[in-house]
Amino acid sequence: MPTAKQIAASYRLAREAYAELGINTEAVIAKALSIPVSLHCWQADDVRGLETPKDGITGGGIMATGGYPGRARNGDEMRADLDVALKLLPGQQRLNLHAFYAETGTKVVDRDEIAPEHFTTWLGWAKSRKIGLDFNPTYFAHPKAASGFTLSHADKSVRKFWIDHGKASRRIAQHFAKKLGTPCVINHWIPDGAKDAPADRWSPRARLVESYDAIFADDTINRKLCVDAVEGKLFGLGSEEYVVGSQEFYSSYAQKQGLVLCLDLGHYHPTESVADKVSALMQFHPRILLHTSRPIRWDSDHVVILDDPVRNLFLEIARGDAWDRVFVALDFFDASINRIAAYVIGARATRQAILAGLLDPTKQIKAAEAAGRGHERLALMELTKSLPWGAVWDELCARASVPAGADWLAEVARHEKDVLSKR
Ligand code: RNT
Ligand code: ZN
Repeated sequence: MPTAKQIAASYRLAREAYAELGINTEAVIAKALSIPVSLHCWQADDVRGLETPKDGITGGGIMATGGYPGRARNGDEMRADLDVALKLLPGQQRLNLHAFYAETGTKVVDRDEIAPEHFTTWLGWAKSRKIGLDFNPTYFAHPKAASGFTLSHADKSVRKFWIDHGKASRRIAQHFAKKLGTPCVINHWIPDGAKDAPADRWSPRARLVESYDAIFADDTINRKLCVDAVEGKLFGLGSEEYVVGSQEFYSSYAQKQGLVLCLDLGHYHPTESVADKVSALMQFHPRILLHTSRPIRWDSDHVVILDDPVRNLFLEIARGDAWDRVFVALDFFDASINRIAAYVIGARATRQAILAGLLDPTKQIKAAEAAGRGHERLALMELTKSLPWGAVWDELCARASVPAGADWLAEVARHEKDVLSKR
């Protein structure tokens, strides 16, 4: 584990190595720390939510597998765990809440009736930690989602319920934004789809347009405060063949309504490159929301690691200098390992990818390309892989007063022994 002295010495050498390539690591560290990363609350409790009575996850196409001890069982435990994770993460964080983390005490409040007052504790917590809140309507894990259809359901009364939930969620998002003085990104994702080939692929999509039109027609919502995003998907558990809200659907719908398009790294064919999509979509979409995640086989939500898809995605944002047009959020859940470690690994990997993107000698590489020296372009791209970015990362951690290297594991072990093992 590196000492403060070793970190400083390694960083001095790294700074020189990058300076030779025209990269100012001081400016890069400051920039990498300033980009907000929205921490998803749902890793803490395996996407169960806090509603009473508990229905468990019915429908929704997402499922956390594993039985590692220590799952947070209520809001207080979630916040205690998030506090530990936050202490170990460098840079600016936000918290991304789902609607079914409403705290309604002994009162049963259905999703179409949730209101800002049910999030008072979350709001107070966010305020005292000086972090912004983001939000998500929860269009799953509910008896009215059990058929696999919500906003695109054939039954008008079911659609109305979910439309009302979407509207209620936007009011909550606007409230958060006003109270915290920072816009709230609210991401709409629905599980709607079918396991096998439907005869009618058209009507659910037509109904989905109508439902969203009704949700977004609310003119009491200030779009600058409540920043709506929509997220498509290729398939889910139980919606293997048909997903109503596909990529094409949402890309077009976001355009029509001026919404933010959300790209989740787990939601595409394995050979598709999300990094490549960015410069195409952003010719037309002013802003995008990125969900970092890791697809494996049929699961779209493994813990984020510093793999090529994540690195390439942020490299593209860096090369296009599009930082002020993207929102960064995490989206994964794994119940088979220590959940706080999962947060730390995924959030740190995401910020490492941001840092690596910012450390790219883009100018030289582009110059080689423009001059037709393809061999030089390739050589420089290869060089970036062995440059001492890890030393810059350790320095970034030191400046943010969080443990460098894997030193954070000790804090996770302490929390596991003192708190999680007693749950
Ligand atoms: C599901 C979507 C969605 C969810 C969260 C819980 O495939 O990625 O973002 O993971 O809303
Ligand atoms: Zn997602």
